[in-house]
Amino acid sequence: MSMDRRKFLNLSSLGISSFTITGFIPKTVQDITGSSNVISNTVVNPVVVSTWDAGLAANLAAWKIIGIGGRALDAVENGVKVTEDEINCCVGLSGNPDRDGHVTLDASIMDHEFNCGSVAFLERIKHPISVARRVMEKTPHVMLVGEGAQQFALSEGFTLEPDTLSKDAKSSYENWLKKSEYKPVINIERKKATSQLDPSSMAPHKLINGDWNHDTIGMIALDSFGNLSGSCTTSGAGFKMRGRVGDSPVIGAGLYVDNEIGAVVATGQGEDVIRVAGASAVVEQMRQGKSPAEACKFVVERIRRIKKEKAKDIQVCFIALNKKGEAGAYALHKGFNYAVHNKEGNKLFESSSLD
Ligand code: SD4
Repeated sequence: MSMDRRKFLNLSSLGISSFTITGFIPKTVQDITGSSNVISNTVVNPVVVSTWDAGLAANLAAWKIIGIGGRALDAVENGVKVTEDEINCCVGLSGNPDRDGHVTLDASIMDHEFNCGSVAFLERIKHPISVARRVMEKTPHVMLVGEGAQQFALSEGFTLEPDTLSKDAKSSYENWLKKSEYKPVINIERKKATSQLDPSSMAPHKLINGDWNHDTIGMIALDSFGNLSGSCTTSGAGFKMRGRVGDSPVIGAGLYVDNEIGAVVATGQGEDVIRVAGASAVVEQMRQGKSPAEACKFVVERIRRIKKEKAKDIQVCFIALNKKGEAGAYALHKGFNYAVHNKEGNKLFESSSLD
């Protein structure tokens, strides 16, 4: 760990934010995560944004932290853990397996000081996002993969879960084996038309395959100190080749945070997000003065240009949050939802798209 980062961690554990707004002197409390946090007069209105309908439930957990003055980093970790715990097709250990029948997980996290950590091709660990955070905070590296990532998780006290499939994943896999054809489905995440859903109807037990199905959960947040953080976690593309890694754990592709500008997370076909360094490209567009939605649109259009005809068969979506707390999103195709929680409440929005 570098001296600077050690210094920052020590300061954080004392509850002293490295980012303070002139004249603002924070005091410390224990927040619900048990870690020391800063709470005081709100100087910036906090906001949390996440992907898909599942983002509503995840936002509620994140809001319990940033809504009372906690740090965006804690919020984005704890928010997406809700989705990792749910039974769903595409996040956490209940997700669809690779073509050899094993669930492999990708996750990344990034804070307001360019600290970042990720894991890829991680098996049998329940909360990859928390392992990614440990990579960020406890190792000199940014990314650990496969067996090494699992060994690290175990050394950090994470439990090795059984190598089994959830009931839904097992039946999807058996179905898939009949044809053994790799063919990602656009918007598998959203089987029902939804808009402005009541968050109380989004209880985790309702998030099941064929109902409130969804994909990768990505979350970006701005806390009351004006600091941004982001997280992203997924079981990736169902029935992928063994060893395949998507964009979600690739910093700059699936996730990027520049605290001077904004935070961005991606969902959709990871290969096409990686080839344009998607999240980083959106941040650069915001740096040029575009709004979050315009910046997302610019990069989605670039992907459509690159993919030509093939663009009709893939989905890619970005969500972005700028330093002022303005959120926006853009998708290649219709059907992408995102959830925004601010002091006015937790709401689901349908993203604009190129079609
Ligand atoms: C991946 N981007 O592994 C993830 C999957 C996803 O909607 O978000 N699909 O490529």
